[in-house]
Amino acid sequence: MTAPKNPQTRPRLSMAGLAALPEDIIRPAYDRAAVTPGIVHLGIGAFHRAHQAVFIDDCLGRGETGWGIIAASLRSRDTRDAIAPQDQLYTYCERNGESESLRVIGSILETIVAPEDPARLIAALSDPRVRIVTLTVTEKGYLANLAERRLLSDHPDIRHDLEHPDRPKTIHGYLTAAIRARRAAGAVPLTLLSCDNLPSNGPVLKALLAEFAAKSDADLADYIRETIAAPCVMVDRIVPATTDEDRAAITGALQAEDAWPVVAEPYFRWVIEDEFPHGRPAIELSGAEIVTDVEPYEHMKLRMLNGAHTAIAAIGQITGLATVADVFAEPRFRRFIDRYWQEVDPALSPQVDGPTYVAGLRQRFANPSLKHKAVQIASDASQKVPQRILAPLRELFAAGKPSDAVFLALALWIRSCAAHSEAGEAITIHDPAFNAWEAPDQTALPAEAVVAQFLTFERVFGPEGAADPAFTAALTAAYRSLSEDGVAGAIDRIL
Ligand code: CS2
Repeated sequence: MTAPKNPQTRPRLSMAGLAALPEDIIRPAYDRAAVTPGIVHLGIGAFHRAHQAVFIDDCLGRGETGWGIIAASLRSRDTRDAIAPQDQLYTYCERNGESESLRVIGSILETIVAPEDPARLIAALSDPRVRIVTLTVTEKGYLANLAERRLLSDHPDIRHDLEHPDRPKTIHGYLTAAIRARRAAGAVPLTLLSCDNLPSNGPVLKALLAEFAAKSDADLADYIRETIAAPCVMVDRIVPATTDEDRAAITGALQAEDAWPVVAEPYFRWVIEDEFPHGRPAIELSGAEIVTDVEPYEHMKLRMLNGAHTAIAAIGQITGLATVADVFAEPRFRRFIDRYWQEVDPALSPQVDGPTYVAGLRQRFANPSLKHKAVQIASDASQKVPQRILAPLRELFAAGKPSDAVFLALALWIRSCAAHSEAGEAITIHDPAFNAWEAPDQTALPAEAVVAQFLTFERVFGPEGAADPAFTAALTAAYRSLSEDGVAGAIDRIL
């Protein structure tokens, strides 16, 4: 964390200091003491604090005081350590090019570090006033084989949670403990709102949870299937990790130290299926869209934004370009991403307007003030590729539609898993699922062998990765071109 320049003259952001902040800083205008918890959030990263927590701050400002947030981290204590001494306040900074606006958010009432006090989190989830649990625990937090949508039953944390239901580690352990306690106490059933970038996130979460519960209590598993609402959700806002420079600049603008601000782009979207049997805050008044079917929006976002992000992150890792904006500033790479979007468009529902969304993405990816790092997006890529790139690719290929750029995107991910970049720098891979798998040595093996081995990576390709020889041949050709001609050469060949 960055220490403020003059610690004595820069007080810490706090309730007592709100009135003294510079005039242009927006701050909670509601009585925080009157707010009661209605939501528990699991996974308190920057994204939650720049998205759902901002919507809820609006709702509290409109007088819906029953929807305060108790936020939990399932692992790290960083966020709690930073914002608890600030009365749980933090700054939300919206940044577009040169322009910037700052707003202090007050919707988080308490932060829990689950491993320090599992009982406190179970108690919060079991509080009868709480009706909604939102989640941003990233793809790997679901402990699932996403290609086949099943629980990783042998994962040590899943085993731990089955053996120690009163001090769990995973979302499944916590949610099951709370659902059991609420059922026994006659509290209203929870509504679960997965805000992670997974297809069918609500039903997938519910199925995994029931699969987990069934291992110890078949009756509870039935109760989950029959009673728990888990609407599908699409969330959209680019929120890079906060840097030390961000902290210093925001502390300067506030004239008060904020140890944990968040920085995001102005764009946002929150599309949710209308399945809230026990109520919800009126987030639509802040622009959330309540719809009957999220899938068309979810496909558009996962396949266009996230798919392109994963391809750009791979280019960054291989070529040494650090940020999305850096990659996007190269005309050749931008033309490649344009071709990618053009090819993926037929794999979207006719209900959504792909070209308009893409026009927005071009602006968003070019935003130089965000500094969204390739290495951040490349983390856990093996958990992201199936829904972002492989799913549309398989659909396009089966329908005989053009897919050269999408094959190349998949091959780029494979190439980005090699030991070295094109300049010979070591590539660090932050992807536990990938690191636990026996990856081929890309410098020692011919293209056919590298691709054949990748296709056996079941958590990405499913059990029948190499079942279609034509698909294998197309992927091998794309990968060969990358290894022989480099990223620039391979892209030039398809443009
Ligand atoms: C990104 C997402 O890190 C990643 O994998 O693709 O976090 C992306 O920025 C968000 O989904 C945008 O809504």
